[in-house]
Amino acid sequence: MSWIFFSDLHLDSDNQILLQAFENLLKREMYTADKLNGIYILGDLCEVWVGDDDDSELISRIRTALRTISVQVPVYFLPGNRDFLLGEQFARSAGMQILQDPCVIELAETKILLAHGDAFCTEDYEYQNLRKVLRGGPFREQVLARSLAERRQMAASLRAESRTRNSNKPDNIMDVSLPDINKAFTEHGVKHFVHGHTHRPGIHIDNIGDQTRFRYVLGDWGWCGWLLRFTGETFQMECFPVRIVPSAGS
Ligand SMILES: [Mn+2]
Repeated sequence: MSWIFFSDLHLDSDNQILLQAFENLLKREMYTADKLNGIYILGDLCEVWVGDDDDSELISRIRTALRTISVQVPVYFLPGNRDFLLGEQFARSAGMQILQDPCVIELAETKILLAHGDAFCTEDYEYQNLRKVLRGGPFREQVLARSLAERRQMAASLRAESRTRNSNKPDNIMDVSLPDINKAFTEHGVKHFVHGHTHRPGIHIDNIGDQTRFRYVLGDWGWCGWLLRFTGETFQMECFPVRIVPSAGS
């Protein structure tokens, strides 16, 4: 029995290596599918999402990879700040179920809070204001009403801007606010919390009174990929190579 969680792959048509690493992960996990009970993707699977009607090779390969494993293992997707426009149409075609951000799930009698993480970066006021606008109904409708070509053009300029600002680097992403994290643990009555977004992978253990709280921060994929595995008893963070550095002489 096991469940895996990962996020922040930032898949992009310009990065075949990451796409292959994602496909390989799902293939590898499929061989252990008799033990795997669920896959949770906690946002920013893609660097940008232009709409469910995107017919690019990237999206088609992502869909095929997800649909193939979803026949054996349930796949859940919680949207990130990069791919919050991913909707029911794509989710259905990829065999995924969309989750609300945040949400509480229960696995092996363990309640776990799941979130992308960006909603907890509350000290970044500018970002939170932008988030409100982007996640609001009108923005979504207005963007999706544009032609696919126009949305691709918008995505290309967003990507270029993101590169110049190095916006995927942890230095450029504010960390979560701990008081808000603690509030969420209390409000949702959980001892386990999994999120990504900050690109600061790690496990944070905190004792509040007689309660121990565990926060698992998923890493972004670059030189290595990250995932969290829950066996029903323990949570393990796994880091695996994505880009193999060739050894001298080979
Ligand atoms: Mn993010």
